[in-house]
Amino acid sequence: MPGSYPMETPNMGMTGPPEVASVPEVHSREKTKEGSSPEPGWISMEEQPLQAAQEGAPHDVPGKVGHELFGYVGIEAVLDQMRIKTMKTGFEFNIMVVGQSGLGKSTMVNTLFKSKVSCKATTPRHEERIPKTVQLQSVTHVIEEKGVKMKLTVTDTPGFGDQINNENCWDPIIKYINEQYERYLREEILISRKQKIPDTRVHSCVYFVPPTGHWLRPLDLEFMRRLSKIVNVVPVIAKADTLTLEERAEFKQRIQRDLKAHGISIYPQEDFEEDPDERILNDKIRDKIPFAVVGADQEHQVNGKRILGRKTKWGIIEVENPSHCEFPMLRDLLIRSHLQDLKDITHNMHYESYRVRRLNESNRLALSPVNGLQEKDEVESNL
Ligand SMILES: Nc1nc2c(ncn2[C@@H]2O[C@H](COP(=O)(O)OP(=O)(O)OP(=O)(O)O)[C@@H](O)[C@H]2O)c(=O)[nH]1
Ligand SMILES: [Mg+2]
Repeated sequence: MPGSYPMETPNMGMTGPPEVASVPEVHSREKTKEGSSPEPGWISMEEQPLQAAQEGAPHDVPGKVGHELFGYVGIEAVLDQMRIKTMKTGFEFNIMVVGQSGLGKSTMVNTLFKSKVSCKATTPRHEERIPKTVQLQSVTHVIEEKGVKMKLTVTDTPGFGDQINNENCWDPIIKYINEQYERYLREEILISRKQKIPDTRVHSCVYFVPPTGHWLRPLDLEFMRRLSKIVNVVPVIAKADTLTLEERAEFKQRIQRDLKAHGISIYPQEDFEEDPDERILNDKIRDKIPFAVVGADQEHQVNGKRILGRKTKWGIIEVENPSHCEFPMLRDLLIRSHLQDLKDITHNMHYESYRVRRLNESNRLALSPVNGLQEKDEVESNL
């Protein structure tokens, strides 16, 4: 189960952003699985005969009789082992930002890195205008916390919608996502493969919806429909400072209804398996998505503190202040509470579908009687 949701954590205060939670917290899904009912075929300790316990089995663990049979076995030590392993190897996490031109994607990439995620890794640069993004570009920062290393890569994409004809504007994005699956697959099928395959697969795609306050445009619906089939899509309402609080709430509900009506399954996907605790937590998140975000890459002095925000005539919109916008919720979902879940779904669902499709394609070609052996060789070398 993903870790506790930020709305309920005390560290979401107004004055400062939450600390980036330690990475082991994001592995709490495994922790829950450890504590859940055993799989069929497993021997449940609770089912052991009472007699053995009465014959003086060690009493070092309080609890049910069944536990006393073996005393303390120490299975939970696996958690420490997993933690140490993760600390040694580190891990990769990749985010992509997508949306119409000028919605603040590049600004958001900077906001993410300049906010508490990686404050050590950036030096504030003032009054710098962000140029229009003309090609896909990735920024990587290695973030270390309590000995755990995360290589965070954010891929910025050129905005679309400038052309009169926006047909197939999703092609370069979809191509990039599939290319990363392909790279992983090629490494995975090698006879002598690397112990740790470099992971450039997109774990989460943040889709920027223009703050029209009306409904989702056909272009946004079609783009998200295509993306949601191959990647975890997290929609956000861009430039939320341009909407009133009522407009934000209404627009959010309309987007949720539109997505449902068009059968677009965004993250966290309802149709994927969730245990009861997960479902309760994810239902709360589904209620909040799309997050209404504001981006900024300039710092300002507020009450003696340096705050990341947008200076307006009426005051400063603090991007890390949850009462000003929902950027902190987005960051917490991606980098803290659901990081492992996003990686798991990418590997087990999206990549798996790609892998099955690609291998089936290759087999079909190789087995076709017309093609013969030569084609089989070609297919293998093409993979
Ligand atoms: N009001 C408001 N303006 C924003 C926000 N985020 C970014 N901007 C401004 O919007 C303009 C465009 O921002 P960019 O970050 O370059 O937008 P983009 O989506 O990367 O644009 P392309 O690269 O053309 O796709 C800049 O002037 C930003 O300062 C926001 O949350 N609210
Ligand atoms: Mg840009």
